[in-house]
Amino acid sequence: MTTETTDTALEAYRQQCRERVEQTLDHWLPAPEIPPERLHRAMRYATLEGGKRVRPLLVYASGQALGVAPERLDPPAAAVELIHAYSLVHDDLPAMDDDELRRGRETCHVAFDEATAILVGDALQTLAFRILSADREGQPAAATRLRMIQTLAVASGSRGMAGGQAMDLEATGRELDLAELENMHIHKTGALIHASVRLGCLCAETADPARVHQLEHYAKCIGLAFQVQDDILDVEGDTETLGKTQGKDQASDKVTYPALLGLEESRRMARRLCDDARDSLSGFDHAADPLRWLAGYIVERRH
Ligand code: GRG
Repeated sequence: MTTETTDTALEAYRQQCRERVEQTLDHWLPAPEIPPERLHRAMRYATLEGGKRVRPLLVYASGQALGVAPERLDPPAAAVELIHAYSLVHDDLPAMDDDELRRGRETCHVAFDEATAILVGDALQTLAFRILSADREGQPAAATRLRMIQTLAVASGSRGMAGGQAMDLEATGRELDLAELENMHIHKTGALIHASVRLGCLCAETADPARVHQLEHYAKCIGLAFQVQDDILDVEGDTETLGKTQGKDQASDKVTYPALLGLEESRRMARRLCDDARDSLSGFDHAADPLRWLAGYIVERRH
């Protein structure tokens, strides 16, 4: 398969997944004219426009690798994106990263106000669990949905993403070694990426545990690769392409992979993690191709 074909196929797959998750989000997010209108408008503003939808894509691609139908993957894909959107809204608040640009436009608290942005995060988070708990035809059994709720709750809570954010705040202005930096990112960014793959696997219900184990390893590698590339882009990207403020890490005195390892070694690390992720899929057939493409996309992306 040529690179061009691979890129075209990935683009078509990404587009399909994007449409599926955006339709699901649009369905579940309350309409802007339903009171309280301002909160509902802000929830839709923070969720529906822009975003690469990497986490939903991982849910769909992991599920597909195990033969799960896309309809079954819509609820977890939407749920994980809602948790991600909430985390970005709260991360941009003045009390945290204090940023004014996200996904190429004003952050939620700038477009609306701080109190609304806090409520947006709260409401997006609870909506994620409401979607996972919904009893709909064709969806996994109640016991599986309970495991999915638990998976997402652990990944986004104090032992996962929120804990990683706390570690990040504590680390600002302090020296971190490579192991500490990795531990922070495994929680802050990796946990939700890992959960996306797990949710896809859970939808398979009767999946072979050995296969799930291989996908777990894949998730671990790309979770870290995603963060290494994010740090690289903060150094060599530009604000317009990134859709968020470039150089923010350096300006706020954050420890990053390029700061600890240098740019070249950081690029090598991202590439190694991508290769390792792809190697863990060696026992899978073409159904796992989107996961293979995604590993490459994560370390080659420019935004
Ligand atoms: C506030 C509880 C709480 C957690 C915040 C994820 C996070 C934790 C903060 C975001 C800060 C940040 C820039 C982290 C680096 C990696 C990352 C999550 C980037 C943003 O994700 P993308 O690139 O964003 O997938 P899009 O906009 O494409 O969805």
